Amino acid sequence: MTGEKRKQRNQKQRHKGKMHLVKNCALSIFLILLVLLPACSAQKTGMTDTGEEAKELVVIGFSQLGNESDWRIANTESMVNTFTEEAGYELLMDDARQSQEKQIAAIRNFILREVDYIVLAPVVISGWEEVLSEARDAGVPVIVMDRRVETEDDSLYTAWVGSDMKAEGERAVRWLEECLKEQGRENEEISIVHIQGSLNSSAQLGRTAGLDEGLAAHDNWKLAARECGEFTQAKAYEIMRDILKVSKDVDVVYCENDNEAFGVMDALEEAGLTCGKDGDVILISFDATELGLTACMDGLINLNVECNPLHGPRVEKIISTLEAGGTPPKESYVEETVFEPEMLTEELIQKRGY
Ligand code: GYE
Repeated sequence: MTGEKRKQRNQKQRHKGKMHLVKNCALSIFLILLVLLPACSAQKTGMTDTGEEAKELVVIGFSQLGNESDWRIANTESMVNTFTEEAGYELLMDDARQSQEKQIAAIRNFILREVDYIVLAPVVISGWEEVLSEARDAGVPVIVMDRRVETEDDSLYTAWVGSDMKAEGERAVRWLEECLKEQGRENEEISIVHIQGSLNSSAQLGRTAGLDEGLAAHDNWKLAARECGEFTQAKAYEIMRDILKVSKDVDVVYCENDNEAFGVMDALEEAGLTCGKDGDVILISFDATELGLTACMDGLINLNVECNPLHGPRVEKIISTLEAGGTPPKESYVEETVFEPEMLTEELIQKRGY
């Protein structure tokens, strides 16, 4: 919402409040009100005791989907470090612990509290129409960050910023094709274990779609198992441990994030298998967090596809454009790359900030 619109909303509220009192109180109270009015309105328009003009904080309601991974923690930190009071913001954050229901409740609560903007990192892609309509009807702009929402009417949100998850999956597949060619295994049967992220999230859908294209294009790529690791180390470990109990015939593990890759590494080690550059199993991961890249630099992860979580400043740019009365781009994709062990140094990893 622009500064102007916010001012209008504040004025409307002041007006509503005044009318209520006038209707319900006697004339004497009305007179008292008249005396007090200048003081009240000075406060609401942001005057300090000394009469200086205090800048009103822009209130942001942030519905974060959870706390499942290192990526998510970096994402939350980026928001908290960006939307500070010093920068002119008040950040109200809600952790939905992987529940869409909780996210919907948080959004409704933000609407009731009359925040200026809502930032939504959605856990799943579908089922947002109703609550986003409520936000739109209340005049609160919604900025979607990271994963996507799918709505028939794209005026239900103001802007989206995040990664192209399908392109990430495609990068992984292209790399795997090359890697197998270099190893002279392009015609061998390749047994692939796929650990998916949280189902029906755009991160999972995109990365899975990338792999599906690879499977469709190569008859010799066989999907040995596909299970949901919920983007967590613990779940991925359990899945991989159970798969290896049945068969150790695994050539590639495609994990949809770094934390899943750590769980897989633990299970492989327990089963007496090695992974990475000189290992028994090719390990592919997504995110390129500090720990993920360190494992890659150490040769344990063959490929780490970048997914940048530092969206705080990007969301801030959208909000300051709106505050200045401008129109931000409806969609902004973050530019990303891939990492192999040879490309990495300690220094490069430290510089990346997550
Ligand atoms: O890859 C994963 C996380 O939505 C891109 O969510 C994000 C994913 C990220 O928890 O680690």
